[in-house]
Amino acid sequence: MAKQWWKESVVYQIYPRSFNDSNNDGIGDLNGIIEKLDYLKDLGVDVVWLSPVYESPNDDNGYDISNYRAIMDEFGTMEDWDRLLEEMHNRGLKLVMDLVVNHSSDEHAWFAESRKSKDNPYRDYYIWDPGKDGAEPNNWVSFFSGSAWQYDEATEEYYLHLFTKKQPDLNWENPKLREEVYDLMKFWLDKGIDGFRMDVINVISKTPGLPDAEVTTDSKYQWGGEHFVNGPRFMEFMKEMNEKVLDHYDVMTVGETPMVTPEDGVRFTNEEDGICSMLFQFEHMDVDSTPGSHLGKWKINPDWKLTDLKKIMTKWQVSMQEGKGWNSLYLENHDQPRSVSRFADDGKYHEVSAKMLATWLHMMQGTPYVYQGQELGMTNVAFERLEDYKDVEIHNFYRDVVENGSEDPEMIMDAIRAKGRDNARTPMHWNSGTNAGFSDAEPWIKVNPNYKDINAEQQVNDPNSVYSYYKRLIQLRKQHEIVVHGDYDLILEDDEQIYAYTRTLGDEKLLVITNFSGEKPVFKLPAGLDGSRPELLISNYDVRDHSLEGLTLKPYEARVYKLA
Ligand code: ISL
Ligand code: CA
Repeated sequence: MAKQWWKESVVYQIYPRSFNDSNNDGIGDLNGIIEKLDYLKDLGVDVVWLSPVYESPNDDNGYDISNYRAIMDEFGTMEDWDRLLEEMHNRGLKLVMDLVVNHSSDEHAWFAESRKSKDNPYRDYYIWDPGKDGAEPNNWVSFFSGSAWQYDEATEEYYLHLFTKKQPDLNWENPKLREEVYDLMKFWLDKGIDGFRMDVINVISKTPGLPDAEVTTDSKYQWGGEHFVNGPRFMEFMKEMNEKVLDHYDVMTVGETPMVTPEDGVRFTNEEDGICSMLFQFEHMDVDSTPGSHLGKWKINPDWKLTDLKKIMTKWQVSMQEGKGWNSLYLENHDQPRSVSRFADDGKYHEVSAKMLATWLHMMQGTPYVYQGQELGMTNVAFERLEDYKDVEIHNFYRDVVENGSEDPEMIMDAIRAKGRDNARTPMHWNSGTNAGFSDAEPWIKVNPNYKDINAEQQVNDPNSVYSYYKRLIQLRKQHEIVVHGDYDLILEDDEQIYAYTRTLGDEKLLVITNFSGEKPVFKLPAGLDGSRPELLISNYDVRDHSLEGLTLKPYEARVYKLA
């Protein structure tokens, strides 16, 4: 397999609004990030992915951009950003910026022009339609509830918005719009950044004519993915973007691509003619959802099984290695609940189970991502009141289902507590002081009350902390080529408590054993694996007995062995 710097790297995601507030206005900012670069260096990560820091009215916390070449006032100035890049490069850290070009903000100058008149030169930068019989042009539902169309008085037409109505979709069919995107990419690349994370990049091409979605539920609006997920001209647009822009720089790209299969994954990331370095797939993020509707994420399936997760992860691991593609490995980001609360135990076994999840993820094939606070084992939050949640997705969802009278409000609040994106967006826990050391002022969103027990200051110098464990995992990647390049094989396929797999490179083998339960299952070494001289590389308990035959695991135990 071809060697690339981004395969050997670990990426750390920063959600700037919630990371560190340097000027005490309650909002994280660029200078706050600069203050913490030594922390990131100590952790050992190689790349930082910054969620959007561009000018934005913040309808969707920066994923609605009103100027692609300016920094949001609340976050600082372009000089601050230049200094951030310089300080990162001085420390050998790389910077990946978020590229949000499926849509802009409705406050972008292009849209202000576009909506003025039907013959405005910017009209075709967006997707306009007169509608059908006084109603929306089609039945598509928005990702964030309600119709994907908004009526606009000025020209008496509708515009498409797959996300909020303040995020109008850009019209990629228009070559002028595509050139604008390539220009803004060059603007940042020429400043010296090291790559892009591409927001919902696989929905930029829509089926011509924008036909109705198939009716599969009794809701007024239907999921229209068949008409825009990996749409007809998606690959063509991406090839053009690579030829005109990306091929001229040594950068990494990670496509955020909902609803893709491993076959798509290979198509998008393979060494020969892929369109991005790696991608974020979502199948494992849906393992605990109820399928069948776009609102499935809120309907938690309490009966999801470890074997479901094994099937998904193994399919991706094996397909990508056979097709010479490359995986991103993630359990958290700014859109997902905290992994220790979701997949492990944020109570009695908080610490060991957070370490277990980290082991399981970091030993797979692909580039691991750590989302801010994950390295401390930060947990979900359970706000009492709806007003304490700030996310537009949460509020739209609540309005849609509760105010239309279809669901019980307390049930919906529970769904929000379990799955809402704000679980990941509470301020970072730096210490046990005021507002967890994030800010002296009241933060834009409440701090998780457990910050006195879970915070960086207490963990950085504790060799047994979740943080120190992450540090060691990241080091293992630097020390053992097999962690990066070894082939993955699942073992104990049917076990519902133990997730175990091997990695193989030449005549070297790693054995990864993780217990996803609070019980004490017995690990049986499969025939053909030689456990005679195992060398323990890392574990989340003190291990005295290294015999692998009939090994009784402790709750949420994790061990990685190198087999001779
Ligand atoms: O979070 C989700 C569902 O709860 C996803 O469907 C999410 O909306 C989707 O993955 C796209 O996410 C990205 O684009 C959105 C933005 O709100 C997210 O924060 C971003 O990661 C629109 O730009
Ligand atoms: Ca601030």
